[in-house]
Amino acid sequence: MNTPHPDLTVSLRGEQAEVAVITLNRPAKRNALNDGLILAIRDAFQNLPQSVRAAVVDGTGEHFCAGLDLSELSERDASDGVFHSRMWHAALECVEKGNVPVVAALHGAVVGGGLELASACHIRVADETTFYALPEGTRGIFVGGGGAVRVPKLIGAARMTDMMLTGRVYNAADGERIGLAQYLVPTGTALEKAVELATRIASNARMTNFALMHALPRIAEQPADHGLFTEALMASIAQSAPEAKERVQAFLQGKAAKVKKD
Ligand code: 1HE
Repeated sequence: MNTPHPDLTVSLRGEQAEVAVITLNRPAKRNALNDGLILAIRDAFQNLPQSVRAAVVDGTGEHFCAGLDLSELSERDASDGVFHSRMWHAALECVEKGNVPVVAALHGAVVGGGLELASACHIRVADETTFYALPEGTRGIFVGGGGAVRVPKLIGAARMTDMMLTGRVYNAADGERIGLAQYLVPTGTALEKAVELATRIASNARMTNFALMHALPRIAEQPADHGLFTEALMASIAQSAPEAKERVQAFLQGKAAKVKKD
């Protein structure tokens, strides 16, 4: 399956085409995100085939993504800048709050807008070549693709402030330690691991995945009393689905996997 944009490919994997792999395909420019590519990401997530239950985002070449295409920046005045940032917000909202959980497969540079894209995904798998930075600070600009909201949720405002004030670069191991990625894997294996995770995620009950994508982040932002109330409603909706009842019955009848130590 292909999107109309030459720098983005969408391929379907799995027995039921349940995993979509969305690949940034602009290696000569280190997968820098120009307006066309950001809009293509939005379109790809808005138009995933019905069969898709989980997605992976990765990048061709030596780097995941070099962030905003800086060659487009010089053309913009202040009001253009606001609309441009809002366009990124809308596109990355389609990644974070779309229909399916998204796993980012990271390698090489995950910088600037590349880190903002990765932060909009639900799980990040990084190989040992991965490095993270927010060079906006040293380029005289600010994050504009949702990084100010999403990155502090992963690593805290203090670490993000340090990255932007000092140009600090985190390597793969330190990135995993501070929470930029949930998985650290050997060089060259991030995509394979991400597809493995996405395949597992795709087999979950749809309502569970929905709750994790749409209820959990909202609950985290609610006062505790509201959060507990929302949790109760979400839990009851999830457990009332026939699929949930079948899965619980399967366990009780010894037909479903036990929880095992890794
Ligand atoms: C680019 C971009 C780009 C590379 N926009 N063209 N992001 C940055 O500040 C990161 C800028 N990029 C880099 O620091 C490096 O390119 C990398 C560490 C990512 C990769 O290094 P390397 O040695 O593999 O590649 P390179 O030789 O630096 O770049 C290869 C080509 O890609 C070169 O073009 P060429 O025509 O001379 O071959 C580069 O100019 C081009 N290139 N990165 C445009 N980012 C919503 S707001 C978000 C705000 C931001 O993201 S700001 C941070 C931008």
